[in-house]
Amino acid sequence: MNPLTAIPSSLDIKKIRDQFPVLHQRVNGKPLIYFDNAATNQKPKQVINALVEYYQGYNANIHRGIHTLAEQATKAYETTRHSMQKFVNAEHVEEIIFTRGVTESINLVASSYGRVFLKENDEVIISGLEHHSNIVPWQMACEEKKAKLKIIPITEAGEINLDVYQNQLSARTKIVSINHASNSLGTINPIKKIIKLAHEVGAVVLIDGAQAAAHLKIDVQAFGCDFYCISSHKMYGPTGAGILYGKKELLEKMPPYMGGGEMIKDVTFEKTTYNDLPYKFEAGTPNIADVVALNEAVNFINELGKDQIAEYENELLAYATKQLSAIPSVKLIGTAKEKVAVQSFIIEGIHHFDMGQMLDTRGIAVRTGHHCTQPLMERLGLEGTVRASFSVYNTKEEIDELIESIKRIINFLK
Ligand code: C6P
Repeated sequence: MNPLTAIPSSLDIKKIRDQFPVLHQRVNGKPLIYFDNAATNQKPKQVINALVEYYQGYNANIHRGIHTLAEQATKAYETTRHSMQKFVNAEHVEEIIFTRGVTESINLVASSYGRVFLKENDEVIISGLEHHSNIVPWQMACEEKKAKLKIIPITEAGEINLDVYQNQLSARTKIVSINHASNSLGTINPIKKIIKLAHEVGAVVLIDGAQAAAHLKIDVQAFGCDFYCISSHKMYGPTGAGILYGKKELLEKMPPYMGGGEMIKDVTFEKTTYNDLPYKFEAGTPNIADVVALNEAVNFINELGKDQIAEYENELLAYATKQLSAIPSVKLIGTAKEKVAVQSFIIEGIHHFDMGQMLDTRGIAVRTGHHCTQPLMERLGLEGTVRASFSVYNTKEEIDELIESIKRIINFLK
């Protein structure tokens, strides 16, 4: 039994919290309670130290230099590529492309794959649960190619309607792009089924793994997806880094996304030949330090174990959901059966911004608003929600504090 949480768990939460310096501070005079983990989660010391060690010890540009520091930096950068290959269980290391995160990864595919393989009257399917980063790039590609964007509707609980999806699929469907887990509602989508159905009509599938990477096991070979996108900063790593996993045979057929730097083999004024994978998609000096430190985020997750993390976060979610639903004026938004540790809610008569601001005065960080999912909010008839999202370093005591604060704010504003 863990003394801090009173939750049966193989994880020592106090020891885990000790690894996160940012958690040990007061905000507005109160101990910080950080429940904005779906926006970005906090960084353990080993990630922060990796950044400092890189800049203090072996900062150099990679791949081009032959001096010692350049070789050290290159080795560290490529080590993360191998770690990320294992993290998502990709068959080949060159299937891991470093990007700035999920938004850039989706834009890369929409623009590069879309440019070549989308034709007039083709169809791209996304769901009603998507983040703007998995909507706008497809709108842009469809507009350019005169293709059609179709949306899978969702249920009141926030689940994808698979029957409608099945009917939407046809020989015209070229791309299906869906999140693994929803940032606003926490819904875990049945991606294996979605991928299988898309492949039956010959479409390729991109999975936006932004909200899955820190919580769910990722096995791109078992999923069968064609592309999978991850942001480092949502899995305890630094901001400004992430990956695109792509099946080798597809990446090989795709044109480069940006030109210059590492992506060339040979340049003359008449013609450029492009580099091999993965470098074909990594133009310019990449975000070396943050990619190097991402390796430590992978180590952190592996040391704790994804199953243990998920088990503990599920306990927190169940605890929070039960308590929130017991407050009469609170309405839970997003009640899918399978969820990551995200709970959105609204409070009768209180605007979500006001609730967020008042919670902040009590040191509690939540996100409020549309969470970059405006079409989803419109579908639910909402302007926005309050969203509490939990991580492995959160505790039941923190949830108690959230609940107590919400009750007091409701009473105060009545
Ligand atoms: N969601 C949230 O508070 P970037 O910014 O590129 O790392 O990730 C974009 C993105 C794409 N898809 C999903 C499902 C996401 O949740 C996000 C980021 C944050 O919910 C910031 S809006």
